[in-house]
Amino acid sequence: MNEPIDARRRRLLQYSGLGLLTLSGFTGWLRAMESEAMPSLPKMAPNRASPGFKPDVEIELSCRPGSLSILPGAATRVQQYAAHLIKGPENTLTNLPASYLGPVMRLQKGQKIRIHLRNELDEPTITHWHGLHVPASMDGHPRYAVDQGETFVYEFEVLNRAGLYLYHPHPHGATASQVYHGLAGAILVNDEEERALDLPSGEYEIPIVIQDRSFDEHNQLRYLRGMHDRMLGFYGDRILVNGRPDFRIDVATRAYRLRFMNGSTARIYKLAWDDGTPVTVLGVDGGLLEKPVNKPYVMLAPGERLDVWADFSGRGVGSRLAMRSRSFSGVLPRMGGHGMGGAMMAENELPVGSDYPIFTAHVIRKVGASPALPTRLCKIARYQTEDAANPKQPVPIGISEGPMAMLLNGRAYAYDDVQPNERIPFDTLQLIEIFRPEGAGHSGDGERRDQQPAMAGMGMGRGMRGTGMMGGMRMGGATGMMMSMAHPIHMHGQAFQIISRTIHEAHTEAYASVRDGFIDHGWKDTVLVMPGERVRLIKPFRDYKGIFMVHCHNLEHEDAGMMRDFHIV
Ligand SMILES: [Cu+2]
Repeated sequence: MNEPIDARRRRLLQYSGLGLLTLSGFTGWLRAMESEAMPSLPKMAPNRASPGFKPDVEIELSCRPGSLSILPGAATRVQQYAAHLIKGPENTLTNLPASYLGPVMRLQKGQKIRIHLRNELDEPTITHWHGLHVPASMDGHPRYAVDQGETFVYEFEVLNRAGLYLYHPHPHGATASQVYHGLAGAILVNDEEERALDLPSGEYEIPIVIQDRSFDEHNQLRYLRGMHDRMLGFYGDRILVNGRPDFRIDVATRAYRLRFMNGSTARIYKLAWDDGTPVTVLGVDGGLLEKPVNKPYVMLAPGERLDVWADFSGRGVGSRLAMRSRSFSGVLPRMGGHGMGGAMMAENELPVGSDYPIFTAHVIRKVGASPALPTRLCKIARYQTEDAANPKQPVPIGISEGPMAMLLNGRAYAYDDVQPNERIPFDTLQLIEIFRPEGAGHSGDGERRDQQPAMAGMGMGRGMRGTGMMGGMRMGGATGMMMSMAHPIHMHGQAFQIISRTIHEAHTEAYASVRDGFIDHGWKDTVLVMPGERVRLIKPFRDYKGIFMVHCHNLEHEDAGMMRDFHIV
């Protein structure tokens, strides 16, 4: 238990100010924190263009350092995507004004896409097409990361239905940092089903990419300030929309289609209009819902998207409507009566779960007519549990969380480490369950700690038994600390359907502040799993064999090892 720790670990522990927590030897987590030391695979040759592939759209996409003005005063150094259209429809690429974000890519279902990704950063990178269903070798798996000066050529067909997807880097251990410094962009896929609805488009369709950032006194981005930021995720104190602070849109008195994406590394939003108007939702991650749904508010976790109908037609010229993130609780660890997350964020002017503005719409122009909200949008065939190949034995995604254990299925991410229950038979529908293995994550009292079974087979050290560190850690003399937090779990490959959510009774109170904000009847690729929650979903594994990742889209968690490979065989 008191195994020697090397100097590097000791240094990490000193940083953390949580040395107390480490006495029981959470070596797995520390190993994950030092993931840059993970043995790497033999270098793969970057993929080249194949002569037999005839692209409809061909794009040159580079990742490079840049600099632009975000706040008044000095320019901010960023990393950014820059793109150039080699072939394809003229409207394929649109730059967001004065933004570090990559251009919006507009793709059509059925198009064949070739993208030459050139790395001009001084660190490895690779790009993932979040939500797109592409072959494993085109998915941006970290083992394909390319070095400075190298180019990786992607070739795939757009199989997805209409929806808002995104592209962002995925190199292991550096995803969060690269996204934080600016590498991300939106992909809008259109299809026939969507076109037939004639939804607001052109200037009446607006992307809303929400991110939080922190700037130092020289307007430079501030990132990880220590162990807390890695454990909880990094939370900025400034909201940017489409890369701009104090974002405002000027609108006419008519309906708009707002395409939301949470591009933050960790921050979760509870979106609501400030005058109490319900949020009218047309679609989620994987495209349109069967019909529009009105919600008092909608939860939006990192990686999730939202298609919103915003009708300003009843409003007067000169009026304003703000979208805010409303207050909620439960997504960060709690200790005694104080939120540990809250305590850790005491210096943050924008605490997670507080109430703050996201952007404002200013009505500046009167127009005569506005399109009507369609009553039906599309048809979605709902899966039932019995449709799955494994209705009685769900594929597990076990969340292990503790100050020193941000793991899935009990293991920190490693290359070539697929476990038997992470091997998925090709061309099947699988029932999947995301949960905390018994004893982890929902203990609210001291007693229960003694009942926690060892995480046999889950790779959790037995050294933590009796320390109360797994489900409830002890800190500074206080007991009953809940080291449980919300995790947006993202699965690469095909979209899935959420079958059920079950909440542990110890968490119902905090859950009440978010539960009306979930939309579970559409196609999803990222699902927010709250503390004490168990989520069942059904996901098809068709078209492509190979390795597809499953990870927490709290990108600091992902980089800390909260990621696994599923091997479809
Ligand atoms: Cu997480």
